[in-house]
Amino acid sequence: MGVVNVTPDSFSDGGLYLDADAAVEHGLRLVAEGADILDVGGESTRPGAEPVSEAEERQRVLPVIERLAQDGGARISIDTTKLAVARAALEAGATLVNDVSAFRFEPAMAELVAETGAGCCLMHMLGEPRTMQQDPRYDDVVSEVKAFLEERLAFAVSAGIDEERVWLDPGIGFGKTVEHNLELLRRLDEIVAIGRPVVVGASRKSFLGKLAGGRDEGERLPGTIATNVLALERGASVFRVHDVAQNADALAVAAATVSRHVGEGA
Ligand code: HH2
Repeated sequence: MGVVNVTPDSFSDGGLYLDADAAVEHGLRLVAEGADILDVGGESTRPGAEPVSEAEERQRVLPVIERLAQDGGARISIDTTKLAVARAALEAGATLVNDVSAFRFEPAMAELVAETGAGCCLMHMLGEPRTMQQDPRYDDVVSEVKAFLEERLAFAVSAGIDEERVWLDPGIGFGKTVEHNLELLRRLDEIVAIGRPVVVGASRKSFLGKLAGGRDEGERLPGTIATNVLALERGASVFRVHDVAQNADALAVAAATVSRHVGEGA
């Protein structure tokens, strides 16, 4: 899953693709590099980000989604917590709703997904972006994230969403310390055991910089790859990344290594 941030303030690439032409060009490049899905977002979720109005968010993402969906090279996902933005994005050609609030901010999002037959990614976040990094605490981060995702999956299914269309995401960096992120990655198999595809979004996140001697956003690709390879080995199946080519190569090699079938007869 390649990230297309149509925002001025995303934590690692804010402002680079705010212009629709630049965002489309970036999306096409990510498809050429091997992305199966493009995750288009018009509002940053970084800690303390300024909220964006519904009209502004729609204006940012819709022209980009329309053009990328027409091109047909990849499935389009809309990264939003707003019902009206998700509805417009699905009409414009998106087929997956990536809601970092897991339908908590707008519960009617579940009915929209059910009615349209779209897929959805439900992510764990402690509270909301503005305050999530203020001293996050858990008794056992993995059990709590797992219980949350199970509850959100049950909610989605009760709203009429086919369970087969739901992906789950532990929400790396969303209300978590470095140690919380590492514990979730270490015990990712417990999240995979829920039985739905698991999405991991560790790309360029701050814990990678902290662990590697204070690297800034543009220098976190090696850490991103290390995390994704370990997550693959523990059963994750979707990797949300900014740097598609390099992650795709690393994951192809890692997948060939862990699979018992790859290479047979070759
Ligand atoms: N992370 C970000 C945004 N959306 N969605 C899922 N499912 N999982 C994630 O880990 C995730 C996500 C944050 O990354 P980015 O989009 O690059 O930054 P920003 O929110 O500042 O735009």
